[in-house]
Amino acid sequence: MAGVVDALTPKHKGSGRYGDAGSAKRTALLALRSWARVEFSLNRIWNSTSTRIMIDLHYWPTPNGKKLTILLEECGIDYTVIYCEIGRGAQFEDEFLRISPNNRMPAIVDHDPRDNGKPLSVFESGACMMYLAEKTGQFGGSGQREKWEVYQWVMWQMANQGPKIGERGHFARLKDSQGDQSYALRRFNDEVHRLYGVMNNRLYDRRYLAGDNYTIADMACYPWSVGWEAQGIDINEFKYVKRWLCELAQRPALKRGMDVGSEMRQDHSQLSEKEVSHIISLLYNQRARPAPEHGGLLE
Ligand SMILES: N[C@@H](CCC(=O)N[C@@H](CS)C(=O)NCC(=O)O)C(=O)O
Repeated sequence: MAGVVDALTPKHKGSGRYGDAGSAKRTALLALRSWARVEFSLNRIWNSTSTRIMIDLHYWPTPNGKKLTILLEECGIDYTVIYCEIGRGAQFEDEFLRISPNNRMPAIVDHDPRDNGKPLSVFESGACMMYLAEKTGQFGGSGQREKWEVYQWVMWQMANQGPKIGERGHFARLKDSQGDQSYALRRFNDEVHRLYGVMNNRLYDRRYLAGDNYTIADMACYPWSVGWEAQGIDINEFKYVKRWLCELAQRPALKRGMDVGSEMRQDHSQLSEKEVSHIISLLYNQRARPAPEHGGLLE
């Protein structure tokens, strides 16, 4: 149910994505893809009674982004993908920072919030998932006990699995360009291994992370767990996780969610040294953005 559409939301008119145009090759690729987008958006306008798709998803095809495309596909609700190309600094644009002040994607904007008020934005993938689960009444657990099982495992993912695997990847990618990384690598390799163990013990006697039902907890963990090989993990060591991964991989909506935007991903090995160092300068060693000098609650 994904539409890469900008015609419906005037503020995104033009490209439907943040970031500059990129290389000629990429621009040509995007032009080709725009056929599909235009066709999709016209169909959408002609076929719908309302001219607004309810959920905008600010997205780039990474594991954190895919949590939400999986959920939106599973819920079967319409959403508009607005590409936030993090390798080109789209996450630092003012328009995006108003939605997601932590300069990270994903984030959502609900144009039809329950209180009928102005559009409501949510950042942090876990919070977005909880919001959508509550809005749709799906995949968030039912009853107090199941709901809190779900929330605990979503929080576990957000505070542990995502950050630790992310840091492991960061130090592994450095290789020896910044000096000896062996301690950092050992630290995060061990943590990642430990976390697979946590999931394995959990899934030993439960079909899904929160119990008998497939929920946002599984959708949050799946896109991170599916990359076990690149994370230096032998999945055969974690056979209950393997069983869970194999079962989830059969779900058509999950597959669709995992595929959203796959054509946008860049093969970094094809980039020039200059392009790679530009990406590194954007993503590594970020420091605080200055707040306005005057006003606020000080005066
Ligand atoms: N805890 C955040 C993490 C999001 C996150 O780290 N997003 C990355 C891509 S996976 C990002 O936007 N990075 C941009 C940057 O590092 O400037 C969430 O789960 O939403």
